[in-house]
Amino acid sequence: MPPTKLDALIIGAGFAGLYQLLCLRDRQDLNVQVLEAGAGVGGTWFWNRYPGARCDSESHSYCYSFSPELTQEWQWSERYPQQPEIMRYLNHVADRFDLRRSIRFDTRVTDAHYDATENRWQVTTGAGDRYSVTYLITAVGCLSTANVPSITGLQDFAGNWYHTGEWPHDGVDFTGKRVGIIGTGSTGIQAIPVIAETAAHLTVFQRTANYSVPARNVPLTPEFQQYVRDNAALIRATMHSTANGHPFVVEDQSVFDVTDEQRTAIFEAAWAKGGLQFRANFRDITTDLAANATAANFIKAKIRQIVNNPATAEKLADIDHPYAAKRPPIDSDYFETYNRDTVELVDVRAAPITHITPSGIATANGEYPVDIIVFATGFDAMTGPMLRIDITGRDGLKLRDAWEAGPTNYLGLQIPGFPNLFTVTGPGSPSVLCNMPVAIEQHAEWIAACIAHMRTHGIATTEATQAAAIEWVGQVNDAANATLLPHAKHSWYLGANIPGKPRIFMPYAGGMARYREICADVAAQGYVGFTLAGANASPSPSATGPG
Ligand code: NA7
Repeated sequence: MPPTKLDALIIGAGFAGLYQLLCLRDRQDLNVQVLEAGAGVGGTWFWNRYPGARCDSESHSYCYSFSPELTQEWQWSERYPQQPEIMRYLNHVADRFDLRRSIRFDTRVTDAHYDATENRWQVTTGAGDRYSVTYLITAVGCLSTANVPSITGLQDFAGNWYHTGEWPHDGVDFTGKRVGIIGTGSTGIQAIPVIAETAAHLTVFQRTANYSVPARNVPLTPEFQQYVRDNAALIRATMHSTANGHPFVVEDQSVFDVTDEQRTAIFEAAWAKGGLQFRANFRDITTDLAANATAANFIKAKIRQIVNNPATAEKLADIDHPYAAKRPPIDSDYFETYNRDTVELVDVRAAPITHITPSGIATANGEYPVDIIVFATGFDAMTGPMLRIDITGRDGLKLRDAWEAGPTNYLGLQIPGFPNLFTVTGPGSPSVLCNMPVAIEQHAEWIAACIAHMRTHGIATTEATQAAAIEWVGQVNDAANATLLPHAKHSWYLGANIPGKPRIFMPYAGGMARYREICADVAAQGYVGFTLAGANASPSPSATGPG
């Protein structure tokens, strides 16, 4: 059978793939197909069904904003959306915009290679189906490749084990079970209080202690829901103007502009209010170590106040990195959960996990018997989802070779040597440092505009130049180094959670608003930094790099 010919193929039907489809199919009338490994839409949210799974962005901001009608008709029920509500939303979007007819589910892309003679991407699926496409767009998410650490003995464990990012769709019953959970990142911090409600005993294996601020989740009042409808344009404008794409603005004051008493009062109010905006009360919390220490010490004092057992409190408060240098979690009763008699904290930094036995988890200090193991151990973030597809560009260049020393690309959008391949929220873009739907909409629209430009001007290929990519990687490093983010040595932003992964700070930390301007300028200057080639392509200024 000859391959199916398409204008564009999109990999993934999460937030990114759905909107990219709409941009290309409905606004440009292209022949587009989405291939999705899952049995339904949702991407990351399709797989992350673990107990307590909830978004840390506030619901009225964790959604698309491109359609005023959609914003008006959809009503969120809680301050932070739970996974099932996000799934309902994305299914609603898929139906409302008639997207399903262009999506093939249960279809994993295994292989994509660029055929220079045809100037097309040849794509193969796990079932052996083939596609030949002009534009290939990865919308594979940043956190979709589960990381199950290689621990000796796991295969002989007699109980069941699960990774939070590949959670069974019919759930897991913890009633009466002894459960071990490894990992205290955002996911572990959400799951631990919920699992503790039914488990007979819960042992938490903590390698790196973590900050967390109360989420203060509540049902949304009719007044707030009306406020969101009445102020949709203003909320959107605010999200587009802020560094993190959230609807809150960072206060333009230093931690040291106020007295100790005033600062404590501000932190107390922020703690009472809850949420990610805890860090937004002062402009220097994320950039200045001394300023950061005031927030860090406040949270550590809260941990010691909340947790009754002083030894447990000390382990939880013994945090080795500045606040928000790793992704700052928010929680519902996380630290309070350690006051349950049935919950135990094990410090596996002090006494590492050595192996798994048929009946438990063994550390240097002895064995902890468990019936179920939950791996809340994160993801091979950002590059993992791309690298698990066998992608080959121009002249046989494999993506895994091009990225051997870390991801090199231009604006997180395109990789030199891989013409007409576009990467939604690729490494090098703000992505995970931003409220994701905001970053996704900007990328999908930029990619769609680039493709429209190509078609209008008869341009056959768009490809990032090596010079532009190298220069951009430098800018990504500079942006990170202007913050405290690199101070967290064990962060997945750096790839440090995956043994052998190159340690490169991956997301662009210069802020979403600035990044949006950079991308717009690049396009306005005729896609400077990209080589545009083809019959009618005007000479590209890109050959000289981004300038
Ligand atoms: P994270 O943030 O990567 O957290 C993973 C946790 O698992 C973290 O505490 C890790 O400790 C721990 N971990 C990983 N491997 C091991 C091994 N081998 N032994 C012990 N502990 C281990 O993933 P999440 O799923 O919580 O969150 C990912 C993102 O999803 C989050 O940031 C939000 O953006 C949404 P470590 O810190 O590496 O020492």
